[in-house]
Amino acid sequence: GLDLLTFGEALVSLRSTGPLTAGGALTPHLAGAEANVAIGLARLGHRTAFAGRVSDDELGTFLLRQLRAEGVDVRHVVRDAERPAGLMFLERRTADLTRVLYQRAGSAGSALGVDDLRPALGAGARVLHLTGITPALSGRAREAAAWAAETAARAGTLVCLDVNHRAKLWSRDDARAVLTPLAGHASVVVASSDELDLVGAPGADEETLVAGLLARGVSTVLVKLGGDGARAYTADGRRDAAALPVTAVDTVGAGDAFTAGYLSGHLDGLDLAGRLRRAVTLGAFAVAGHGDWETLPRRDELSLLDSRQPGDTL
Ligand code: KDG
Repeated sequence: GLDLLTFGEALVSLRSTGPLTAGGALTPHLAGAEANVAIGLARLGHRTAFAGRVSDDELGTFLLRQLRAEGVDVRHVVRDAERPAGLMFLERRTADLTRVLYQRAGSAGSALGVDDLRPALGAGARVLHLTGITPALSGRAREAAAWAAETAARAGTLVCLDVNHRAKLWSRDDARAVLTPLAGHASVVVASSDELDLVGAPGADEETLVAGLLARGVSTVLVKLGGDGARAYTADGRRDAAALPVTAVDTVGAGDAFTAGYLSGHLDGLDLAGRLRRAVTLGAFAVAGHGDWETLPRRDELSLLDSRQPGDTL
């Protein structure tokens, strides 16, 4: 069986070298939070599948080829002949400022439905990963996400929900109305500190929100703090993890890497401290290089960042 199944929209991300209005050159990359998580786990040797709808054209073939090349099982991906690939432009506006522009309304990925996920879920997996991006894409995708989370939880699969709020896709109030019930099916909820009240009462403090989630059956709440590391809450209390000291050149994909590291630790049977350590390690690899997932470690590279100095040559 599979270790991990994830589903969502794989995007073509077009990264620019400069302002889009001035014709900065674009390079295509596979992106999408769930694809990033799948690659993070596959690189560490876990049997990982990605499900979703992908356009039946060159761009869709590009996305599948990238996933396959990284060892991700794509047998349950449905090709959609009617709809285009979703695009994300990542505009390098200045050295310190990257802007996101989407062209994904009506995309193949956003048309994901329950029937697309049935075979993948039926095959079973130890972990189901989903993000709050998918339910923001369309009514169909929202229904599919809720169905998958509920079905997997009922089958005893560990469900991990990463809130991943995308303000360009929906409002905080709309997100909260959908994600709060969805979190009730999750064992693990991942959020940055400003996202936590999208799975609970608006404006409530962290302790209250965490207590609410634990009371609803969530066993672990992970709060991502970027360069400050992360906090984990369980029935046993709170545990903090520091970030690894690295030079951050590109934070896109760091949260997905963090989640992949945590789930890899879970699959390996590590204790909470070990899972957090792997989470911050993958986060560090993601921010220390360009691209959403390109610099993520293979298993034999997990300790690569541990004792190095800036500028080291190995
Ligand atoms: O986490 C990185 C993602 O933001 C990126 O790959 C694109 O999933 C994406 C989204 O919808 O913004």
